[in-house]
Amino acid sequence: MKLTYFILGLLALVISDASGHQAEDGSSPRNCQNIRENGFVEVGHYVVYNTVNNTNEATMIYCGEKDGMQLVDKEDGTAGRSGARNCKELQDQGMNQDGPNIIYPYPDHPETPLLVLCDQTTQGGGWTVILRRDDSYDDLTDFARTFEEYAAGFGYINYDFYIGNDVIHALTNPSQNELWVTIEDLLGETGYAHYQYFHVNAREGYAREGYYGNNLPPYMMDCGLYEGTIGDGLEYQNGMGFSTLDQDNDVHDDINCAKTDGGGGWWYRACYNGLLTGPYGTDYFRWFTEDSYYILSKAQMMVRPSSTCT
Ligand SMILES: [Ca+2]
Repeated sequence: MKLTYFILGLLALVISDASGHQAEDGSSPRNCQNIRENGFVEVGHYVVYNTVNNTNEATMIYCGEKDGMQLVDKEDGTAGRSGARNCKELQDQGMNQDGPNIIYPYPDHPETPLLVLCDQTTQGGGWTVILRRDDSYDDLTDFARTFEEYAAGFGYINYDFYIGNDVIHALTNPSQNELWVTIEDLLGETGYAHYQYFHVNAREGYAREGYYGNNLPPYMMDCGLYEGTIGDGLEYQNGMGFSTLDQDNDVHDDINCAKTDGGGGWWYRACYNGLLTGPYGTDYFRWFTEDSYYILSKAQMMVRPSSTCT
């Protein structure tokens, strides 16, 4: 099984803003030497690929002084890193093609890099992909996982993955964000759901003034202002905390929906309409509304800061 966890704990002293850039001849860097040959010399984290001219096998490496890189201090003391918190900020810095890149999503740890997948073409781009499922891959990721695994993220950036609830919270808080969901069902039908508002709460609940009280469920999800072609498959789960095999935060008194319905972590109520983390090849992997019912082969969720309300 491909099981490359996102490198959440990887800290760098200083980080470059040159990640994800290719050489002028289009070749993809495979190591720090290639990065240097491509003209980037700063110490920091970079995206590299397993094979030349193949952007399907991206990973993140650290190139330090022993690799011939240089420490370059910026005037503001941030030592060179792009500081992009999401794919929208990378786009603003010039990234205009879909693909992997490095962001710094954690407000409390702005030096911590994360390898993510960016969509810079759909609806103007600027999207950070938070979930991807695709049953056409050879070596599929198991989405029946623990609460801690869903918190940290799992899977392989080039294939199917879940970016992690701590990251989703960091990406969607505090600025207003939108969510773009795409699906493909077993018959090949495709469509999208667009939510102009999407937010995932922190692991530890906090009160929004005068509304919820102090005990919000972990990673509570809010979404709204739907438009799309496949119906609002998230509405029923709106306002729910995140449940997994080993942590029941749904509102079903008798069962843990995550445990009974395939093992995927999700914002279950009692239990769900849309479920994008269910096992491949089962009707637990589905998008369902009053007017539509899709059993899925592919799904993707991605977020970006809202341009309409900041
Ligand atoms: Ca329950």
